Amino acid sequence: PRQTPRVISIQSHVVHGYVGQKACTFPLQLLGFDVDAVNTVQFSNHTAYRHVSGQRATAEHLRELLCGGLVPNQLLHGVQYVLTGYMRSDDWADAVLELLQRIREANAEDVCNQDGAHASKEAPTLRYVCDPVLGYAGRLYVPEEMIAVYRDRLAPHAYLITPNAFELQCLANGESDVERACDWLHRERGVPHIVVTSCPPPQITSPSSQGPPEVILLSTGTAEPKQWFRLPRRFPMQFTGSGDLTAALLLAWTHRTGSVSKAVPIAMSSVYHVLRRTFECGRVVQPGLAPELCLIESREDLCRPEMVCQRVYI
Ligand code: PXL
Repeated sequence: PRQTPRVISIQSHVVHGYVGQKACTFPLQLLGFDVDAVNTVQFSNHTAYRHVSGQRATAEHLRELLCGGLVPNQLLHGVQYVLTGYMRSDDWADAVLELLQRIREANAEDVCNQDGAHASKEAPTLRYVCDPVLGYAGRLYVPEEMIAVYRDRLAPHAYLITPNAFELQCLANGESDVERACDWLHRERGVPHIVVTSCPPPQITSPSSQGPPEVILLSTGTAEPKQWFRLPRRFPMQFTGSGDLTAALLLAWTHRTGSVSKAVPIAMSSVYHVLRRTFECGRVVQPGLAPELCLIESREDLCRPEMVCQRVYI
């Protein structure tokens, strides 16, 4: 039987550019996933542009997709991953929880329906990868209520969360120490894996003369040693969609390598090459706005990145 892993990706869709669904689908497909995309909005472009138009979907629309087609056609059977990104309202969080529940039921049903020979086979595990999109560097870009939604309702169901350092601090009730904030989420919310991007550099210096490096922390539980990684540099540009891409690549490489710690250096190397190419070759369409991610041009780097993400010991 076909072994292609399937992801349900709940993200925004933009006509032009590469954020949300458009930043995740192509990389996931290149890395061998079927992507079932649920669009939370359809906008002309991302919201940092001068003009934006489009429509928002409601959580009720997701329920219609579930009840009218996905559930009765048994299309949730065998789904192994759910990925969520940018969400602005808590009713979407409820709909995501309902979806997770429906998939678990569908997968459990498969086990019950097997004949005696396979009766002991376990249900496929469902892994929820949650990118808790809240903001960056001290600035929230969703309503403040979303902090509690991610912290109390979604994080407890996640296999992996991918906050940046600011989002992590929001989730951990203001705790600014990155390691302690992760431990709070492990202990109090049961999150097994946390990858934190854009960490304040703790004595980690750049190997190049091009400014500070990008520092990433992987935390896999209070009892496990924290793992620190660095990329050669941070680019002096605020890209849009890089967080969406990061979450998708971490999901893909965790599946392919069987471990989050093997996934981090590979996924982050790909992200680095995409950002470097965007910085060097991207097309600027509005002054002050970073170019759209050079995702298509980076297809080779998405499949087989040159490794530039190093583990560092501090
Ligand atoms: O990458 C985050 C994102 C997702 N979706 C939409 C956005 C943004 C960031 O601006 O505007 C519609």
